Amino acid sequence: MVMDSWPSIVTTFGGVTSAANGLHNLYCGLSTLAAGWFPTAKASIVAGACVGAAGFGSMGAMFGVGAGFISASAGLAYFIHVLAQMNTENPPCHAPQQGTADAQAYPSPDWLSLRVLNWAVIGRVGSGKSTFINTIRCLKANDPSAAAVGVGHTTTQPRPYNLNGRMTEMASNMARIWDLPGAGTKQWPCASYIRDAGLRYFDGVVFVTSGAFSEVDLNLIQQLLAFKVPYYIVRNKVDQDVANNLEDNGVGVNDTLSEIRQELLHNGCDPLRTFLISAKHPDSDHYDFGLLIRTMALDVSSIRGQLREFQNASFTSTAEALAAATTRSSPSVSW
Ligand SMILES: Nc1nc2c(ncn2[C@@H]2O[C@H](COP(=O)(O)OP(=O)(O)O)[C@@H](O)[C@H]2O)c(=O)[nH]1
Ligand SMILES: [Mg+2]
Repeated sequence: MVMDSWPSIVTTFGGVTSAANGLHNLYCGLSTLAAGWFPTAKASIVAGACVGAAGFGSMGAMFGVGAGFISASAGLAYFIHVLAQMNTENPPCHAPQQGTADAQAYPSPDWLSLRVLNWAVIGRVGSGKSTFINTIRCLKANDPSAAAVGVGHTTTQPRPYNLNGRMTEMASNMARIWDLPGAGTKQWPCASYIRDAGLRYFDGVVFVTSGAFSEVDLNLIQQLLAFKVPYYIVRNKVDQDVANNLEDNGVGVNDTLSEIRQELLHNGCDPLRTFLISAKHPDSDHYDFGLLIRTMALDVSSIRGQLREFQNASFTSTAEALAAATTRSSPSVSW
């Protein structure tokens, strides 16, 4: 099933009747939509469904224009909507062109299909990569099809995950989210990691961290930037920092988040590419999970280039309105 228009996806979500347990249920059947995780999205999704034929006008409601934040489920619904519109005839525009010396130096890995949209999730063991992937797939760690979480589950080979349940269909089975082995092992040395992991062929690279950055991390990010591969610095587990800083120093959530942002900025991270999240609590309106997903969607639409709606003036103005309505503007880097 191809979802052609925003109203149709909004209506699909809005048709959901009872409230239960957040994004998890958005995926698992769409028969229940949760109050717990995403109250803003729930209200705006229902409002959007009522708008119906008003088309992209309903997107403002969806994103809670003026609220200064994008809820996780709104971000995810937008992500799915964009994916359903994508045409993957061409590889990402930043990927090396076939037959060139560049492509010889950086070959496309044989395990990667460019006929779908691929996001790499990288970072150190324990940073929360598997939890992040589960959350995008709306799964809890104890779900049978979830990525294994916790000690002793080190990824040694690239492993793809599809979206889950009904969402796969809604996104025309276009998304692959890859759990990649971290850089710096014997099998995956730092020096050739970008080449070995095929990172130049991905639609985006999500760099998950839960602590300070090393020189190696920053070097990797600089290379991605040089190769124009959209990257996302995802500082995970901020829920822990917030709780600890409150308990230890009596510092409130906003001040703790500002401190983390400052620290990342000080380490050379572009604030427009930096997202503070808790993969365990994507619904929190203090964190950037929804913004991250929405940015991934906007980037992919630009790098694969042929999204009909992105050539449409009303879409562009809505996208601009959205950017203006959120706390931060769209990334300054043009992919
Ligand atoms: N408090 C908190 N714990 C998290 C978060 N994300 C992951 N964890 C925990 O961190 C540990 C490692 O997570 P995992 O996803 O397996 O990390 P990976 O090795 O990078 O795949 C697990 O115990 C998770 O429950 C988060 O956002 N907040
Ligand atoms: Mg893992």
